[in-house]
Amino acid sequence: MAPRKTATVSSRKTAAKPAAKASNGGPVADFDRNEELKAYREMLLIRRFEEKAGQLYGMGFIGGFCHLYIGQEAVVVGMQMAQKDGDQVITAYRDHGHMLATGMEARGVMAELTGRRSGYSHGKGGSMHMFSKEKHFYGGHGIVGAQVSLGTGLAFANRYRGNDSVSIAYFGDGAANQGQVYESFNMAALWKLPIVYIVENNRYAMGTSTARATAQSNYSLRGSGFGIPGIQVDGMDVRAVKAAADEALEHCRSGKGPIILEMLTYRYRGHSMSDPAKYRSKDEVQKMRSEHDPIEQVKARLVEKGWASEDDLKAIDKDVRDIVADSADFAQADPEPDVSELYTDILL
Ligand SMILES: Cc1ncc(C[n+]2csc(CCOP(=O)(O)OP(=O)(O)O)c2C)c(N)n1
Ligand SMILES: [Mg+2]
Repeated sequence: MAPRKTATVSSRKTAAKPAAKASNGGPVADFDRNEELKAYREMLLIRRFEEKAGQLYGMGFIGGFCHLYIGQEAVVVGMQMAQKDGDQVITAYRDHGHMLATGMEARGVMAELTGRRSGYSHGKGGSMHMFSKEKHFYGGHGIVGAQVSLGTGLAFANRYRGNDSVSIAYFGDGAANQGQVYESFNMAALWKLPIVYIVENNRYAMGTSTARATAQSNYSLRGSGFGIPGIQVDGMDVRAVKAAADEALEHCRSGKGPIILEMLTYRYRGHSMSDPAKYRSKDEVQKMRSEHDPIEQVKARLVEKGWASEDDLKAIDKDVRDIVADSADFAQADPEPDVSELYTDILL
């Protein structure tokens, strides 16, 4: 991972520093056994779900766009572990992991991917357009960067209503170069809106590396012109994400306004389902998988500390696989929406 750079946060806590550090030198949360097991299970659910979605796509059960989250699981799981009920989540099109992390049902997500009636958007939204008011998940957006402004609107609503919810807006390194991101930063800083801006820096925007596309590749500094603090986080280590999330959410809830978390992460699969992958070497991908995999890191700690045996971990994997297999069976058996539904629930 890239070295942790000094960001503009002035109020970093120094008390109760755990001994362990993330690979970029940042702090990590001191997880107990239950937290490690929870993180393991949640990340595995996303990984297995995405593997199954990839398979179903290959078999022709899923059509249209489909962007897998494999490799980036620690980001949403670490964030979710720090959130309170009521905090809103909004993201772009690489969104299945975010939905599962908020507690949305695997069946409903898979049914939406396959365009079926019981999907979260009744089979009419697909991979990039799912929502759950109950779980405070606001999409699923295909316009790169648009969710940043919408997420800022959610934060404005929290402020207006006087509740203590925080909006969490995820976007990519590519989206971070969009103009509306900075219009949003300006308003969020001006009105001290409770929003955590999360740049999921997975090093590529489609086939373009950050090195080729961006003048300031330390995305945690992107808010400095507006006085928005930022932290660079090892986004492959779920404990580092949780530590940063705790700090960021506290920052927002205490009325200090927006904050940026740059998650240093990596996607293992292609940008979408058709990606010739000529822009990076197989070695680069393999190195990240073997040295920084978020799930393997937790697994190794659980085994090393004697908190789970290989059999315990296999049992978790089986449970997770069962949930995913059930969602796939359900999604394939569920009927497509009726033709009479063609014009319902849409804006004409
Ligand atoms: C406004 C707009 N411009 C271009 C596109 C085409 N497009 C889709 S994804 C993408 C790359 C975005 O990369 P990044 O923000 O890094 O997210 P990642 O795919 O890495 O998660 C582009 C250019 C789009 N969907 N919307
Ligand atoms: Mg990217």
